[in-house]
Amino acid sequence: MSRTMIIALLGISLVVAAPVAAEAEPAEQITNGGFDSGTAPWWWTANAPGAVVDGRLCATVPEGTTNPWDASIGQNEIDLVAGEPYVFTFTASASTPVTIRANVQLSDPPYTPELSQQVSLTAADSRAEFRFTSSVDTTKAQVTFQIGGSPTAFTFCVDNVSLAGGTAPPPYIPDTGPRVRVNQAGYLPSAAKHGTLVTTSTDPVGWQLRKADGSVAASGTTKPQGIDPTSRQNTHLIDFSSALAGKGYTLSADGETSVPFDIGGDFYQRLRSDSLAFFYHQRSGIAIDAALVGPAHARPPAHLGVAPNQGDTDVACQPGVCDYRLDVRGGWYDAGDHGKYVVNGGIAVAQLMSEFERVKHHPGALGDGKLRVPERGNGLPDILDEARWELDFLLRMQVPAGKPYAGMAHHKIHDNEWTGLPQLPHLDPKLRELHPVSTAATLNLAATAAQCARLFSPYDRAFAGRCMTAARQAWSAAKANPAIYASASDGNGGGTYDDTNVTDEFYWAAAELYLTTGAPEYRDFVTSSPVHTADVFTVDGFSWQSVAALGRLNLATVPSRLPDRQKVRRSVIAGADKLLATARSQAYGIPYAPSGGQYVWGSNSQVLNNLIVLGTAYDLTRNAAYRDAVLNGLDYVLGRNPLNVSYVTGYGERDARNQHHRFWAHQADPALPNPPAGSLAGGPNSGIQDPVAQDKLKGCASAMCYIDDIGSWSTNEVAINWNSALAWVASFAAGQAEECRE
Ligand code: 9MR
Repeated sequence: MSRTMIIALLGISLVVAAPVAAEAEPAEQITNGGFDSGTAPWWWTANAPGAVVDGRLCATVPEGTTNPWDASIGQNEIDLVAGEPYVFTFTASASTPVTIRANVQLSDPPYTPELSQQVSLTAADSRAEFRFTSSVDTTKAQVTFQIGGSPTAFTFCVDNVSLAGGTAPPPYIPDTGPRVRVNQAGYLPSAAKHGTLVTTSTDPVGWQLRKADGSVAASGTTKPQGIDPTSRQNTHLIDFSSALAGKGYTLSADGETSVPFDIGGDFYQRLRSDSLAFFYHQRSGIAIDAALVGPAHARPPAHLGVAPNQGDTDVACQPGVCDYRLDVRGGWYDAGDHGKYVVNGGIAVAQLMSEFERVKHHPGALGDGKLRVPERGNGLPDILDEARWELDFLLRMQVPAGKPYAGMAHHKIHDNEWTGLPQLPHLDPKLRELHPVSTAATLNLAATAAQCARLFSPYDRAFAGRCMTAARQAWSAAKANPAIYASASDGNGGGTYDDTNVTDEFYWAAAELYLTTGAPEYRDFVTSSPVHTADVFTVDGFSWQSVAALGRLNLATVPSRLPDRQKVRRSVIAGADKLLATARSQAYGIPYAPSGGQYVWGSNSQVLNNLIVLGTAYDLTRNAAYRDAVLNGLDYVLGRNPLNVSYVTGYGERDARNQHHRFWAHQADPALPNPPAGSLAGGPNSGIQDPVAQDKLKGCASAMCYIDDIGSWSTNEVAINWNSALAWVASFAAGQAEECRE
């Protein structure tokens, strides 16, 4: 007897036969039974929310429910094989003596149990072990602890949950396609053009660039680069920079041929437009118009006080947090969820405004009548129309005069519980709640409202004035309340976006206020901040949580009388030099090398934010090396990467198209659309916090910790702060494409 064992080696799948071990270990069917990686994929009923406490999953169960299943904790997607024996074990305790039920059952009606046992619990941990033989073949079983029906409230804790038996699922091997990796969208004719070969060969091999008709346009030999630690692949560099414009090229080496790609064309111009259209798609509080997005992506307005929505026109705080209600309609949904978070809205809208500010004297494709926004033709550049949709929301999040913390901004507004997938926004039935104010949110408001005042004043003085007033008030309120932090555990129904270091937010806000007003108060704050001279351009990249780079980049590029402006500009160039050196040392040419080699949640945006630093250095110096590094970085995002995937929907033959989203949820419901073109996936994340990633990607090399599955919210979500970085870089690249053509 033999079984098939599949080994992934250097990105190549080999199939070899191996003898079955005499006594195979029973397979473990439970994911994260020790709660070492948080609570996922465990679920619970809303009346008994779970949390990890001292390494165990604990939930407080209310008194007075009727049935055992009225309060439950469980895990779904369990496989059972008919005739196979299973051993179900766990340790559990209850703060008052109770009897609970431990079941292994079908997860859908009629919930037929394969095992259902009563277990008496006390305050001391006790271990339970049950054996059964499955009578069904299913992939839809669940393990559930039914903890309802108690006359008194108690706290239930569980740990070390195991269901051993059956067969182990075959290991997941990503389909990485041809071993020659290219930018699947294309290359600019006048720029560097690099591809990557994955091979077992340690010696150079020949490569050929072929035209669509099969004729060889260029050839050469590869440059071996050794094993890439981010992918564990042995890679070679292919440099075909000298190739000329043309359509439908392929690149071949080592018996493999890349997907087809173009040299030249308008793909970066399209990407600029599509990556910005993403923001219109994400708008809350307005109908998404089929005339602008096509019928599949149109949807009714949502969160405008119309049932079943419970927001956003008149929203109360979480209990005990405030005694007023606010109209916080509008803005962009953050990501695949329907939360609206001031800190993430802040960085996203700032990047859109900076994309405009960079070209504001010649807005071209960002100008009025150019983008897919309903306000086109109103005299305001379209990208500012889009920014204003979010700015209006941010202004609404400010605490009104006369209330406690007046001038501060509420950190966020979202559902009081997580909704499942799919969930159309206008059908979201959950209660919307305002969360406490935070210093970080307030400073995001100060920074973006100050930038708003600067950019809108030529077009709409009244709006610019409103922004200026809000920015000043926010700044004063943040100075008066410098350490109010969002709670890391306030994550029911929405992201936490917690941050306990706001020195960077203070710096960014002061920088924007100074650039807009020139006032000495803000200048002095900037120049005396330790952040001003710190190295803010690290290879980890910047993010919603560390925003000093936003301030520094604008201090370097926006005209001002800052005394040490030259030094600031040199710091951007020094940062870009470091990123350039990093990019040159990476197999796939990216200026991203995170601490400990661990790719973070949303790593694609870290890469793109570093490209913004390089692009800014190019703007400051016109040194082509920086420009080429930006374009090389885009190659990675668009397919020249270990997984051979273009992370942007609609760009390239092997594009990500099942991003985690409650409306663009085609993979969950075929009646719904895939994400529209120009939607960026978060990308590889060594943390693999979601159940799909944990199931499929355990042990992944950092740059391979990604799966194009709608359930993988930690690797495959979209987010406004990620698309804003993409839009800035796409705009930069489109500008290069236009310059090349002139
Ligand atoms: O982008 C955020 C990432 O930096 C955090 O590590 C992660 C966990 O807190 O949250 C990410 O943001 C998500 C947010 O919490 C909720 N909306 C979706 C966001 C993107 O996944």
